Amino acid sequence: MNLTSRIANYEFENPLMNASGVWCDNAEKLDEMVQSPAGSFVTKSATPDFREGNPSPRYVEVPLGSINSMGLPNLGFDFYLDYSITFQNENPGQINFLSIAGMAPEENILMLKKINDSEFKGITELNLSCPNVPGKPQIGYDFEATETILTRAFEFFKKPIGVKLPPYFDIAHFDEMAKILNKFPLQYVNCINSIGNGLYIDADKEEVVIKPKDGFGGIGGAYVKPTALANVRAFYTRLNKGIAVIGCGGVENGRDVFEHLLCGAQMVQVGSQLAKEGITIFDRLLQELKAIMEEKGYSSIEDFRGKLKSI
Ligand code: RRO
Repeated sequence: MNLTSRIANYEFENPLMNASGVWCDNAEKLDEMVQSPAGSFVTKSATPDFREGNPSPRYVEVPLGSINSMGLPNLGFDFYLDYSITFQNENPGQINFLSIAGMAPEENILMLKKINDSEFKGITELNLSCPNVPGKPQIGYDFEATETILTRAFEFFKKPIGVKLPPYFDIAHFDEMAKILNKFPLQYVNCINSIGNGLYIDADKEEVVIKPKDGFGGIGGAYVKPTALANVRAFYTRLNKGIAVIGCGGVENGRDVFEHLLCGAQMVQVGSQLAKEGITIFDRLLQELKAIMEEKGYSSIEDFRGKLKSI
């Protein structure tokens, strides 16, 4: 059974990864990702300097997924860049994704310049969709700001790069954002980040469940799968064929992975369920995906990837 998948010129043993933010904020967790059977991994979105993030409770598992308002807690950009370079030196031929999320355009430019000037050989992910920093709107919902930051980045950035998008909910927005993204030599887009600013409440206590922003936070897990699949499909069918799509949202089992691939994803990420179940989830998802492919008579992902049928 051939589970290989590609992004740009890179080939991965299988399409599974963590979602940025989950199981990737420190060396211990990243080491577990490296040792897991996942095809690759992405680091926690970094800012130039260490950030404590928002006050706790800031991540809560809820019946159909999760709500978070982490607020970009991270060890600082240099840690994730150094970790990635060391990983690549120790594992020749394997590459990872390095996520960055500056608090202002200048911070993104600064980190991109450092990546450009470094030995980093992997793929950079520019996160345009963190929903949880008070006072900082999601760039991906500002079409002009998205075009401006990409224009500035591609003036000098020469390495493979993709963007992490927020979910869109309107066909006009799919059209408009795809038109902008198609102007740039991006390697991929990642759909979707959490659905921003949901509100999960505890009716017994008559309280919100997370502390930051009066309980408003990003929703992940089963709640978001139809939105994630719609975004994967919408961008898969609108983007230039050179721009791959990474699917993220609502993956709990092999069938969910299969669905993302069928909608056109090249890689499929796991967030809420990885946080809940732990690193062994990748073994289970691979087994379940293989069983589905076997049952359907598929021997490689390319047999069905993107081939969702109309009725
Ligand atoms: O750290 C966070 O609060 C966070 C980020 Br950067 C993101 O991109 N998505 C999310 O749900 N939480």
